[in-house]
Amino acid sequence: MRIIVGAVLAAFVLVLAAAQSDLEWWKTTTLYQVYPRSFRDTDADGTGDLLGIVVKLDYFVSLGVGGLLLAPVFKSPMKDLGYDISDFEKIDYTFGNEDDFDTLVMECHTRDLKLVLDFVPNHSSDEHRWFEKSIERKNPYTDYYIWQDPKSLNETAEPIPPNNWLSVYGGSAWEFNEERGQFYLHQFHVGQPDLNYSNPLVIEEMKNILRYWLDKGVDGFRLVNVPHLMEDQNFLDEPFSNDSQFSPDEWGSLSHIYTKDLDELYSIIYGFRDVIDEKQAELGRSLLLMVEAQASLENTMKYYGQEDRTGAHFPINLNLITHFKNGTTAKDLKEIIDMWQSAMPTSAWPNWMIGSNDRPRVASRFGRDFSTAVVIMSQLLPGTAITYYGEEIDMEDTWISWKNTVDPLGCDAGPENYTEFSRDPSRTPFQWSDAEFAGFSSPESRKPWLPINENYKEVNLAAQKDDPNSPYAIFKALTAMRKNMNAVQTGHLETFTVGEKIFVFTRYLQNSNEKNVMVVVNLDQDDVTADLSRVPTLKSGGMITYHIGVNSSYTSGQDLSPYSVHIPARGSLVFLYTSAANSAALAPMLLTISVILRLL
Ligand SMILES: *[C@@H]1O[C@H](CO)[C@@H](O)[C@H](O)[C@H]1NC(C)=O
Ligand SMILES: *[C@@H]1O[C@H](CO)[C@@H](O)[C@H](O)[C@H]1NC(C)=O
Ligand SMILES: *[C@@H]1O[C@H](CO)[C@@H](O)[C@H](O)[C@H]1NC(C)=O
Ligand SMILES: *[C@@H]1O[C@H](CO)[C@@H](O)[C@H](O)[C@H]1NC(C)=O
Ligand SMILES: *[C@@H]1O[C@H](CO)[C@@H](O)[C@H](O)[C@H]1NC(C)=O
Ligand SMILES: *[C@@H]1O[C@H](CO)[C@@H](O)[C@H](O)[C@H]1NC(C)=O
Ligand SMILES: CC(=O)N[C@H]1CO[C@H](CO)[C@@H](O)[C@@H]1O
Ligand SMILES: [Ca+2]
Ligand SMILES: [Ca+2]
Repeated sequence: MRIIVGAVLAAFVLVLAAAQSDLEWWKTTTLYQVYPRSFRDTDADGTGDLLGIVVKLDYFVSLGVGGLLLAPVFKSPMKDLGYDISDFEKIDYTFGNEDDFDTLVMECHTRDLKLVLDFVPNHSSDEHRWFEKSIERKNPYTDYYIWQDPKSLNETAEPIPPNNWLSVYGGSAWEFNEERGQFYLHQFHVGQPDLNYSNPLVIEEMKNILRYWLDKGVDGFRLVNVPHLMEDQNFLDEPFSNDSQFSPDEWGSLSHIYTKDLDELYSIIYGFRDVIDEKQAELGRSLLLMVEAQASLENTMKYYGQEDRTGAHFPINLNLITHFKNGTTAKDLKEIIDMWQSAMPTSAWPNWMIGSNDRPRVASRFGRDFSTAVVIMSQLLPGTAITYYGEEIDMEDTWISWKNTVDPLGCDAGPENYTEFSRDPSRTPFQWSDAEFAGFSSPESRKPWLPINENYKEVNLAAQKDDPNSPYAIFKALTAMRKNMNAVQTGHLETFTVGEKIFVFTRYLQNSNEKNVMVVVNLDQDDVTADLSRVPTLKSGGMITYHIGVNSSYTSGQDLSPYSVHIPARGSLVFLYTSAANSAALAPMLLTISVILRLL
């Protein structure tokens, strides 16, 4: 196949006039999830740090993302790698110090980048001073956590947990504390005691922590694990789920009617939103509140708000992670996308995320032949796009030996089963170059905290930077479209399928001469020639003026008919077109598609 290398991005700017929009910053941009341990190590201890993010800020600017979302960097004994926080207002020494954080905020804002933090409201670390005082029943901390008496004592006079509740991490959710003589609840790791959200003092503490970071300059939060915030106060046993794939000590073996998705928890989230609104008015900056909730679609939608209460700006849409699998048909993919769009409350803002520090990477879930297609969808569907570090260069999961396993979920599963549970494979250091340690750490540094993927000699940023056909170049072209095109920012969405294997969506503006976007995805293992004349906005007369695509067979300036569009195996093509319906001048172009730019 002939490869035409063109100055794609330069030409692209000519085609597009920058969109003039008064939408909030988080609507038109891509948020980039940084896993700070794995981004860049500046002090040669083998672990990424805040200054490592600071030195790479220009990278985000050139990539075209507008905001960073940081996994927790707070003081922590690291029993759950920072999601167990022992001081919500301090930076852990692993990552640096408070001055480094201030530098990060300032340097972000100098570049017009926003900084969003992960916030973990469900629990603290068992080494938090609140918990230590709660054990001693020192007021006001006595009721800061969920304490319960033993149900009874067993034959050897050992305390029996108050009920059958299980931890998400497996085993009883209750841990006995000798000193207090009671059990505490931990829905996650034993080092993560659940806070008591029936206690107004706890809620106020957490709100003050949000205020603290907003005063320091951050632009918003992602609240994680929120479905677990509240528990039923009767502490009854949960019923069995009767799902035979789970053993009796696995979380999935119970039906979580008393520990998850409780009706009362949503008003806590709405209260956090009030803080965001209060600070937004006070600080005069536009702020963002997201929640991550693994819940049914119906429950997820409640985080947007209910009746007269406003909730998060959006709950993170996990549909492309949890429902979209390698092998999903075009019809099911359409349904997965439509499902979110139609479930949203009126005028709510959508979003798409395809990876996180808890999930296998896109390139590993779908294969590297299809990951670009998934990235294209997440960037061009309506709403905010959230990307996980490394997706832009197509990083894959890394095989990690038992000896090198760090994630408590993996460690707890033991050497036989750890690969099924460990999240380490998707958390390995960013692959900057083909240098020692992939440029993550200096050559004389200690070994990185997790091994570098062996493919780093080929898969790295330096190798992709000057290659206009690379995943990196495509990613950049997509962020430019988000920034510059009204059709991507606010255009309508229509989804179509052609046969079993072709999924198509358009983003179009009504009554406008501006460019519209059409994305065609081939889920098949074979090349397909599809009739796209059914796509209404195209049928009414479309001239395609630009396209991005890997392994496309089109050449510059080639005309083609919407009756037979050729899409390579597992490929995905992005076309820009002007609908002739609104423009008499374009009417003669009816049914003629001119591809004037190509990437491959
Ligand atoms: C009593 O409980 C303890 C702690 O859970 C356990 O190790 C022990 O085996 C139990 N004894 C009996 C007789 O069940
Ligand atoms: C939570 O705090 C409230 C208010 O202080 C208190 O009444 C309640 O008993 C506490 N709940 C638990 C399970 O400790
Ligand atoms: C599991 O089976 C029991 C006994 O048949 C039944 O009572 C219970 O409702 C079932 N649980 C679920 C979640 O269906
Ligand atoms: C995805 O599915 C295709 C076709 O079934 C298969 O060949 C490929 O190995 C799969 N890739 C992954 C990463 O599972
Ligand atoms: C492009 O085609 C080549 C050769 O058929 C194949 O190896 C490669 O995986 C394709 N790339 C993508 C992204 O589909
Ligand atoms: C690994 O998982 C299997 C199947 O769930 C289980 O039977 C086995 O006991 C586990 N092994 C260890 C060492 O935990
Ligand atoms: C995506 C995310 O933030 N996941 C975290 C949610 O919280 C649990 C427990 O605190 C962590 O283990 C996850 O990594
Ligand atoms: Ca470091
Ligand atoms: Ca809880």
